[in-house]
Amino acid sequence: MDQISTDVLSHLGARDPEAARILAGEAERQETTLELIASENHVSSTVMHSVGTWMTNKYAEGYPGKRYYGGCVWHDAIEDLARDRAKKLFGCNFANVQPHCGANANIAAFMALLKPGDTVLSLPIKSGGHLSHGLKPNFSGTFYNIVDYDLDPETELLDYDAIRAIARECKPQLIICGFSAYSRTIDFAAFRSIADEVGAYLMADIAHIAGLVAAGVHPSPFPHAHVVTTTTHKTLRGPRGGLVLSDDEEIAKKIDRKVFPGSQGGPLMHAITGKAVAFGEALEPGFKDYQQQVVDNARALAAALVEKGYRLCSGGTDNHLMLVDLRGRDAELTGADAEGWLESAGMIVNKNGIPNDPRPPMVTSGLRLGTPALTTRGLKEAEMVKVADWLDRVMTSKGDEATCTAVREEIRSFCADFPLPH
Ligand code: DSN
Repeated sequence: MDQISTDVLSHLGARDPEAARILAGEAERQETTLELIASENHVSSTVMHSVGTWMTNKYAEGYPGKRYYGGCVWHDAIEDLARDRAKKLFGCNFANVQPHCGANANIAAFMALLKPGDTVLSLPIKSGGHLSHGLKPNFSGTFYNIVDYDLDPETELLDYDAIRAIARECKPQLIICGFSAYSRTIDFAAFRSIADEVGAYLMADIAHIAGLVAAGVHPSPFPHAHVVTTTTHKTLRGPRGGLVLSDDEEIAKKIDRKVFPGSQGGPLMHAITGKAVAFGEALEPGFKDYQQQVVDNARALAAALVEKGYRLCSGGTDNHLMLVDLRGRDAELTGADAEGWLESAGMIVNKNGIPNDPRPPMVTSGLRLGTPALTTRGLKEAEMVKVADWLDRVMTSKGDEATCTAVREEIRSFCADFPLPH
């Protein structure tokens, strides 16, 4: 653990031992387990500590130079820094760094581009989309008319001809691309050509692949998407938060209005500070190497799992994640069981529905695995083979207690050789 973290824990321990004990437990959990959740990462200690600062004390409703509160001179400076770095990172003209999370970024984008009742064409969550792209109980499914497109049932890939045909029929005002559980390259130009044909806006939610895009190891949604939304904490390796980007001046003005005052109040300036610092890290040359290694590791892990007889949806991966169809290995295996067994053995994963999954979302037939956090710790292709071995041992044993305990101890000692970033 870095010195600042040790000092923070001891400072907190002297004043609030109960909270300090919980934080120390979480620090130890992260240090000693393998994080395979595709949407998670370990921030640098620089990013982590930049979030816990004086910036948490201030209201700064409004935007730099136009605040509703006095005393915002340094808040203007940090928000400008975050916006400028975000624009440079993604090669666009506009950034709003205030959304508290990805779903809030999407709310602002919907409000800027649509009116209630308008038609949105998107991939449903059951096929790898996100809940804020149209799930019934979500704001998106409540206030808009959602039409689904789907993956090709044979290849489990996006079928652009089929999407075009649905778009021609339903004439959406907005088409959404960008997904939570799709392991293949997205053809943003193809989506834009469909959007243009039917007169729709195109929104790319690149939350999962933002780091890959920033590093140039996945094609950019620019110049194709009218609006790009993302989180900042997945492959991008920043603090938790959201971000909206655009190249269209008129849309940009609307986005600013729909983030504040449209859907949020005071921005979380401490988180915006962390975003500025994380974007600075992402602009460093080493970030490209990191993202390339994320993709190389995903390919290595996918290959090792296939070798052991697991079926991957779409047959593999082009990005940082893969979706394992557990039924390919054992018809009885469920995502929920596997998630629990693996956690007891020191591997943190999430159960995930696979396309056309017959099981309910709290059970599922799949696991979604990702390599961003493992890569941050310094694991490379050789270690991916080890990780696949551990995954397989636990799942083949069906969570046998002795096997899980043995693997847990191996992973604990392995993690000591790959410390979290300091
Ligand atoms: N919940 C996130 C994920 O795990 O993919 C998406 O926002």
